[in-house]
Amino acid sequence: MMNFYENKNIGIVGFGQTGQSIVRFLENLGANIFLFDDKIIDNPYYQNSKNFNWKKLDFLIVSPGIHLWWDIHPAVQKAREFFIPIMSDLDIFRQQVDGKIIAITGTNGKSTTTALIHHIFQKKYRTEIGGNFGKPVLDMSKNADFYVLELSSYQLESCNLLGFDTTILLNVTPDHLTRHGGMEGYVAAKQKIFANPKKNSTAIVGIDDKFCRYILDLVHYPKVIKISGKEVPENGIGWHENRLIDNRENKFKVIGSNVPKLDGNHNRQNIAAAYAACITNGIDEKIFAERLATFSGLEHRQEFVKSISGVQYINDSKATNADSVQQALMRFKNIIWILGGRPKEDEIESLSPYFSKIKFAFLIGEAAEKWHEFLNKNHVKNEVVFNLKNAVKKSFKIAQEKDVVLLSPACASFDQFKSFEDRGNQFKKFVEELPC
Ligand code: UMA
Ligand code: ADP
Repeated sequence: MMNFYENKNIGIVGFGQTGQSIVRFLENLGANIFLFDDKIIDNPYYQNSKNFNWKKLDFLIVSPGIHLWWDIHPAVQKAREFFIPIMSDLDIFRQQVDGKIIAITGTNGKSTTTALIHHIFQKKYRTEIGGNFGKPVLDMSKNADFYVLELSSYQLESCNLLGFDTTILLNVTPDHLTRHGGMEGYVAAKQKIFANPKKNSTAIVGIDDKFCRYILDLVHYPKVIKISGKEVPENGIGWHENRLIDNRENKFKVIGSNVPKLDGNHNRQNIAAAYAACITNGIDEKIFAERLATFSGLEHRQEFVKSISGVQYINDSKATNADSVQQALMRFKNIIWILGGRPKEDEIESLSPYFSKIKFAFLIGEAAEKWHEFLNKNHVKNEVVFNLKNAVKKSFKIAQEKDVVLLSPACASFDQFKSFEDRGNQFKKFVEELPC
């Protein structure tokens, strides 16, 4: 393979997980690296952007957190001023590998679907998983048959080399609105995943929300498969009476039932997408069913932690937007709800139809005071407790048999925790410390 990057002057913006993997990769190829970050970084490639001669760069590679279109990062502005091409790690990755790519996006369910597809494909093919979930793409082995990639709207925004073998869009609901300047920008970033189809590309598109249906009309792929978690689409794949139905060519073929680990309508959407990816890539129904049954679900997504005196404790720390919380509120009854954290731009008004299922709410983090008023107005009994430990202890005190104590925060975690994983792990620890 040609070494395109040898002796090229390459700027890298952001030295997080992605930036570190890009540096490692380009170092091996003999590129001249210039590293930028808003924090001062202890690294020999680090540059002070103020005194930097931007003209000398051949390329600028940006990390996903770098804003390209709203509140534009100064390094991006400089690159544009000097006509320097801006790229992403995904672009470099695509130049390096020959294996097939299954790219997955959506507001919710990306990680679950990506992990499920990876779990199934591993049975038959050399399969790597990465992207927004797990490893950055450049850290994956380069000799796989299939790459299963979770792609965020941030990553799609900065990627130029689009056109994947199998492309999945699960759903689109409001999220990351500040980054994308509103819903229009967010939808545009998601829609971008369908750019430049190849001759044999397949598009797998959810039809359960209006934004996806809008995008579906714009997808012109050789093969398009509609999927749903709620109904059986005409000429697509969906669900009828708890059964997965393959209705391509309107044949209404029953494939199988849901599995307990992936309960809930939201997971039906994820399973339908995974099945569609399997049958278009040479994986038969038998392997699909066998591997679905052995997939244990992901931590922090409606994860059952423990039952104490008939009260279930559920860790849904990854539910950081209204739509993902809605899935949990739909699924459970008699809920003692722990919510709050750093609020995102989307609000929780859309959850009000489920408020009758909530026995009590405990509010934590930065959102607490604001949502306290909102819940009061909506006649949901609640208390501001500020931190998670208190919320768990107080939930335990009031919970009765058949209640569900649900951490489903509808907020980012960064006000009080390192990450959603840290928040979920602390929740589990506090639950384990409760007297049995
Ligand atoms: N930085 C700046 N200026 C900025 C923004 C960031 O200098 O304006 C610097 C930070 O100081 C830091 C580095 O950039 O040193 C961090 O880079 P980054 O924010 O791009 O994050 P990475 O560590 O590279 O992780 C990214 C994804 N993060 C984001 O998209 C924000 C990770 O997704 C992903 O797993 C990882 O790449 C590997 O591909 C996380 C995420 O929160 C899980 N994603 C969002 C989500 O899932 O909702 C999109
Ligand atoms: P993502 O990677 O897109 O954030 P995850 O699989 O990590 O998705 O799930 C995040 C949250 O969304 C969890 O609370 C989970 O229960 C919920 N969820 C999972 N799949 C879906 C779906 N298809 N639709 C709506 N919510 C979902």
